Amino acid sequence: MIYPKHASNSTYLQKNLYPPTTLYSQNVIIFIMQSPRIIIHMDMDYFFAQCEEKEHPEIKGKPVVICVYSGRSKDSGAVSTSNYEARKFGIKAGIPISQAKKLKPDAIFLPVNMKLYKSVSLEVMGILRGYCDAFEQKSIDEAFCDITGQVIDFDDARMYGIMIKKEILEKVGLTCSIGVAPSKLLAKIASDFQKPDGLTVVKPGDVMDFLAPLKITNLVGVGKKTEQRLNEMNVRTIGDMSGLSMDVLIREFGKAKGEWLKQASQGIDDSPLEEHEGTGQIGRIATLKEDTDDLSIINEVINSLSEDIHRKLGERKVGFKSIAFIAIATDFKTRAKSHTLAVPAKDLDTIKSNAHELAKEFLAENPVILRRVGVRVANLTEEKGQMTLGEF
Ligand code: DGT
Ligand code: CA
Ligand code: CA
Repeated sequence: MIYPKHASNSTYLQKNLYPPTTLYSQNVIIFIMQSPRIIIHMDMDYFFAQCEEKEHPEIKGKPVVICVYSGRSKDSGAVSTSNYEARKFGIKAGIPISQAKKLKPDAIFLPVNMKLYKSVSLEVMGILRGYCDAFEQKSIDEAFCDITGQVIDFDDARMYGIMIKKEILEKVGLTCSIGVAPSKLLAKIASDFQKPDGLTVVKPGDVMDFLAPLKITNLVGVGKKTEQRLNEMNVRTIGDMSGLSMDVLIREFGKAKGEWLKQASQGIDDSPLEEHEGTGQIGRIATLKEDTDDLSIINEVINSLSEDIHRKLGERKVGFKSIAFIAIATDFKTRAKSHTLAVPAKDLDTIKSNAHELAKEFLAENPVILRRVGVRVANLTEEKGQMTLGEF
């Protein structure tokens, strides 16, 4: 694996070009080759239910059903998700709670606890973000990650995927499934290919072998109506569809969709990652070994988070003007206390000392027991030509 990270690939991605591998030697840039992008898609396994299992270890191994109660009557409402034990009994997202209770009356039925899932999501996404050149969160439990600049090839990318899964398991205690492929379209299908706790790598040369036997509904964008029409045309698998000509597909579905279907059936997808947030801030969150309000334990975790942030600032060549201490208490409420510096900084000591001070002030003002803590720097500034506190 290549450390530290190289320059961002976002300009290439915006232009839908593959980022070339480059060598910098004084003022000369040598383009070596056009390499395929390497994209990861990560999807947490049975996310809400797994968060509950982690929270209440005694329910692990039993069927667990997460419910959205409508409040109209005792059991009215729908199942939001369920763990794999409950799925064996036919209990899945979307079915009425009353039906789930008939299928497995002694399953564990729990109401949605969104605060918990959001705080876990924050922690998982923070870890994943640290591994990639570009990052796009798609939902509370899934994200794309461009790792082209981080690895040498797809074999290396597999090791990288294992590392990410390991860190999420060790730090958050949850499993996820990861797909590695040359595009978002394929990475998403790959992450779903071996669930739960899966890791599927689709190398550029294996794309058609991987796609051909899959049902057309595996392509995000092929909904019920499109599926029905394609079935009428005797098309069931992606391989079947790739055998149709572009003309036939355009005649049936119109120009834009027809062209997309043809390309998707061949695994062609140049869509770039879209970073929604996070460019203006860098944050890290970790779970404490035990719930505590002991500053010395909290400060130790702050130190390791500060080191991660410091490394990231160096890679991105930016400084920061504001810093926050993030506290997630045993009630799962996320609170933050922040401070703005007089002069931008980038050095480790400033991060640590400010975060320690903020944590101390926070605990003096909030008598709560913490279970996760974080550090976040924001108001990022370009380093160029700027004196920082650390350089004085
Ligand atoms: P998986 O990925 O198949 O192992 O299982 P999940 O539960 O992670 O399913 P996923 O990735 O589709 O959804 C992530 C979370 O979003 C899930 O734990 C619950 C929630 N969710 C999914 N579908 C629905 C839905 O139709 N309604 C509501 N309220 N929540 C949903
Ligand atoms: Ca999921
Ligand atoms: Ca998902």
